[in-house]
Amino acid sequence: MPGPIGDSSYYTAPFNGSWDRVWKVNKAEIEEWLMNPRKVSPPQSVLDWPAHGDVSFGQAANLAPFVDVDGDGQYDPINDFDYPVIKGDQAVYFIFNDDARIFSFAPEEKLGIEIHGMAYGFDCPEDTALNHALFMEYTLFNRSSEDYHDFHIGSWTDFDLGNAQDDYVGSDPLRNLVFGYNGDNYDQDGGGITAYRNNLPAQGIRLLKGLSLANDATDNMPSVSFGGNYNGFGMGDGIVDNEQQGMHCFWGLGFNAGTPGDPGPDFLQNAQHHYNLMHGNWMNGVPMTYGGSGYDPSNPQAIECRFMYPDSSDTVHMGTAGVAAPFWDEESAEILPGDRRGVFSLGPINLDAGASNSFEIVYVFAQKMNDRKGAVLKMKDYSDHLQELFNAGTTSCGDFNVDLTYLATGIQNTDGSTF
Ligand SMILES: [Ca+2]
Ligand SMILES: [Ca+2]
Ligand SMILES: [Ca+2]
Ligand SMILES: [Ca+2]
Repeated sequence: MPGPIGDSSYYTAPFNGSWDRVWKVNKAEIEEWLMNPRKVSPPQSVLDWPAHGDVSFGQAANLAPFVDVDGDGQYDPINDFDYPVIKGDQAVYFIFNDDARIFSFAPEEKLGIEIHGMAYGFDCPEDTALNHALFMEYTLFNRSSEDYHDFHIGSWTDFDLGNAQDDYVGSDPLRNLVFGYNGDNYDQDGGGITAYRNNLPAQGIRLLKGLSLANDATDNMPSVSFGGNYNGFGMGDGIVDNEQQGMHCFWGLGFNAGTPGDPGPDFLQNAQHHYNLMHGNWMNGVPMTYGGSGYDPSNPQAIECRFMYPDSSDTVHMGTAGVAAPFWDEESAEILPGDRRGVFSLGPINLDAGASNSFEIVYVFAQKMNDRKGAVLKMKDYSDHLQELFNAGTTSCGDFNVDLTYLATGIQNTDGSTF
């Protein structure tokens, strides 16, 4: 449900409705206002920014981040010229939680997690990869009184590239990248839509920043064992406790494919089903295995794996805990193209009561004429470029973190003093 966690008596339809929205903020609008704040009114998006919860409703005092120009702890754009902390040229903020909703399948399974999301992008025609990229930052808050261990979070993606009936999915574990692409070399119109036709698409989702590992006064080393985070960030770099996890697993499947562990059209009926998928198992708890459709419980020789359809990208066999495994994609497995869903997951981490953690992904897109696999390679290159920009914190069209302190520090009070 939308909104922050609070006292359940406030989880009413009108209350939830007031949070059933997003907050869209443009960097240029903030700049225009802060350059002349005595004459220009704050943009409505800045006035509306959900900086604070209502503590009398049991909500957290601080929600969406802001620059507190006068340092008084209160978001006041009109008098203090406080302004939202955003990224990129345009950011869209939203808040949702798993507490306000009673899950019909498992009412006891609420975790009390509040999630703050920021989608953002850059207006940058000179950089094709960046101009078409959508960045997503998610911050998780454990508002419950429970300490959680082996916590996973996953993202469900229904790729539907143009014509949704002829797609494939794949993964590149070392890049922290999962993707959809066309399963044949022509994306024909259908279902009332104009498809990509010869200009074949590849849609990727790359983890740019993983969940932070708990501090242990150790520069944790990468390892290809399950849970070893060979694809993590900051592993073995000489810096203590900057480590973040890489992607944990990728599960991809055709809708209604008929595999016994396949969620099918009535997918994911209880909390255990969700957890199984995010842990690297099928819905029924059978471990994902390497090759074929990834489901082979009758074969005792089957190699347990975490990432489906990595083709030959997993050069260190991280997805099979170091066990050498051959090329594997949907085509080599002789699976017909079709409608595809995918889940990538993060974790496991400990998420203690009151703690938070965050991760960041980018949706990256590329096309190539008459060459569906070429589109995948191009998309992978784009994703490398975006990771480099993200790591550097800057692009040819501005920084990731919008820093307007040079404007705000020049703001004067009516008595002539500056904040
Ligand atoms: Ca303030
Ligand atoms: Ca397609
Ligand atoms: Ca480190
Ligand atoms: Ca560490």
